[in-house]
Amino acid sequence: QEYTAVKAEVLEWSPDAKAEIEGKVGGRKVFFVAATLRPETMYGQTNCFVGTAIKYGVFAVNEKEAYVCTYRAARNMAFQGITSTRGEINQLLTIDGTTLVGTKIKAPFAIHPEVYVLPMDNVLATKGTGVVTSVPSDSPDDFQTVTDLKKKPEFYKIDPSWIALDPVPVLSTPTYGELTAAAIVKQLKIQSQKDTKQLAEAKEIAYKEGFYNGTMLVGEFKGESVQDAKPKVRNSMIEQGLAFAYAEPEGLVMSRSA
Ligand code: ZZB
Repeated sequence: QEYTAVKAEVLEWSPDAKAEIEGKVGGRKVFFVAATLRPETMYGQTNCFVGTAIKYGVFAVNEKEAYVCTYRAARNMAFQGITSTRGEINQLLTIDGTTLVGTKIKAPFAIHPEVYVLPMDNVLATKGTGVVTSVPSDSPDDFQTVTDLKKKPEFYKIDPSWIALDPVPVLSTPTYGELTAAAIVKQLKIQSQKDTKQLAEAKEIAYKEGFYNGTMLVGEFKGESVQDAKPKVRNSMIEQGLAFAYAEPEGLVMSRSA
């Protein structure tokens, strides 16, 4: 499975994360790294998700940069020429997902680039980097989680201002319009992020509809089909140093729908 790993620079740590990180990153810029299969939707990022039961690390990539992701992802990266010394993992610290919540980051290519790190129940520690960038316009999981968080911010221990952005139309599809995820969630009568079976079905529908029938509404490749724009947006992000290719060995990839 070949993902695009998108780098979102930390603008302001949550107070708890700040206290834990102080003095440990050696002046490096720190990025949350999210693995995505849909680089063309990055214009519509409105937040980022971490799992509250997941342990993350901050890993030095070189002298200038460090990445927030799972240990498992850092190890994969170390064998893909992403870190300065092949096979070597330089972990600067360990940090809980809950501690990261409330951190402000800069989401590359996003129309509203300043977004917050928020909690999601269904983040798998065994897939991607354990960091998920959220695109509620086109990802049913993201749309439903954002809806849950907006309904009960106290329960999720978040500040409502962290979830203030509405979904941003990124592409249109003939069947579902400009906000594909919301339309499918409604059609399948999904009520919460706990409806994982229906959400897996919604994701399949959204993937197919977006890929085969989607047209870009924003960005450098506005007006082009999603199929054409997808690799172009990816290459553009990579050329600008905002993303890199990240692969997971076949067979070890676990899907939320599996
Ligand atoms: C942004 C995005 C925009 C995504 C979209 C999807 C969609 P898959 O198909 O099961 O491999 N993801 C990445 N890592 C994790 C994780 N550790 N736990 C839970 N979810 C994760 O799923 C790959 C997608 O699942 C990734 O692509 C990421 O969300 C999320 F409009 O990134 B995506 C219809 C889907 N639309």
